[in-house]
Amino acid sequence: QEAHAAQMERTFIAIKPDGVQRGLISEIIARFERKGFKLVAIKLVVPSKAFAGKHYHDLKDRPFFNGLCNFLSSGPVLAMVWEGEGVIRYGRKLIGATDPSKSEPGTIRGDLAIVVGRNIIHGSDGPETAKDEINLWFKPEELTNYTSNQEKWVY
Ligand code: 3AN
Repeated sequence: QEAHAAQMERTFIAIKPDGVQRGLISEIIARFERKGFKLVAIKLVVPSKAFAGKHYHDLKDRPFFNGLCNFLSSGPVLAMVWEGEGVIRYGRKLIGATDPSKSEPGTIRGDLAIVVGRNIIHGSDGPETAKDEINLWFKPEELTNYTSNQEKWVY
């Protein structure tokens, strides 16, 4: 590995309390893993309501903001960082449209959820939010740096 190889793109993905309670963790992780993306951080946490508010700060003027923060802080959330070429955009594609009634079959929300208030998963929507969300949910020392054996076959 080169000494100063540019870091690959990273995104923040979270399985929300509904996804955790419904036993969908392995199902969701499998979809990112088999695509070829690399898991670089993972932890199960119950966020406080204030923390949920920070995560969703962009939505603070929306009517559903309070309910959304209550929901996110209602139980364990599986917070993850995934790495790979194009992982931010493609992660959103794997997840599917925000409203599961409009998500395509084959996507996580299309296959596994029905209503927007219980859409089981979050994924960063761009490079800036990815950076902010990774920094909000993880300490630098929680982010691993390793070469997986897969990489030379994926790229
Ligand atoms: P996405 O999660 O696809 O990036 P955003 O950022 O527009 O979508 O919305 C964030 C979260 O807010 C959604 N995942 C969903 O849980 C919730 N949300 C969005 N729109 C609504 C709505 N109309 N009613 C209730 N919750 C909503």
